[in-house]
Amino acid sequence: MADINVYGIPGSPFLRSVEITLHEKSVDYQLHPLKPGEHKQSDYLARHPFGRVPAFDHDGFAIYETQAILRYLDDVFPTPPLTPGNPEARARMNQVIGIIECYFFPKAAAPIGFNRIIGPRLLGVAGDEAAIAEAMPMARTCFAELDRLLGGQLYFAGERVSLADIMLAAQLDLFRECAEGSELIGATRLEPWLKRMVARQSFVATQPPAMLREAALAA
Ligand SMILES: N[C@@H](CCC(=O)N[C@@H](CS)C(=O)NCC(=O)O)C(=O)O
Repeated sequence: MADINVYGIPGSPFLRSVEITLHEKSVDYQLHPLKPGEHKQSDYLARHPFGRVPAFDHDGFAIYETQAILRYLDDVFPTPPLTPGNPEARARMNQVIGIIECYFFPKAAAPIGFNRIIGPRLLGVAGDEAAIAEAMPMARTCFAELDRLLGGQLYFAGERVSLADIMLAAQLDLFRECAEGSELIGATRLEPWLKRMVARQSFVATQPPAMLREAALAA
């Protein structure tokens, strides 16, 4: 049996992408949940000097950065494949992953999610409405592009689920619950796609903590 360890704070969509990919591949792993703050302490910084989650190792091979982990898993456990063979479909998958990493998460989901959900609902600090308003134009551009790229297809890279669908649906599963998320997604063709994604066994088996979904729903 593979010796696979995954480290992260439950509720992180990046951590969940790794877990979902492992479930899609029916590969067993050990989850090492971190408490908030532990990811900035020396033990964890030795795994991930940038202090982000997740981190991962497999038979002594350690790696961090979610898309690097997902691509590694897809290479080492090729069944079912989550990267299309066709160059155009693969480029589309890579493009969506790039949008998540460079624009959607840091410039839209993180500021909106923190100020609308995490701060006010879980940490007892008022959300910064100006930061939310500032993030909305980027969020709108992201959703307009994601809508255009999905178009009438079943999945972002065509007929089959790819790493892009996993990463994006892991980001949107909680984001869709808050007011801004539901408005943004409601203006696109992403809803049926997202419903299909979150109904997959890999998503059902990797639910974020209930209190996080409740907080998002109340936001
Ligand atoms: N590029 C990183 C991003 C990971 C990331 O930003 N994770 C967030 C949680 S969803 C995190 O660690 N936030 C904690 C912090 O910034 O202190 C990856 O793909 O793994």
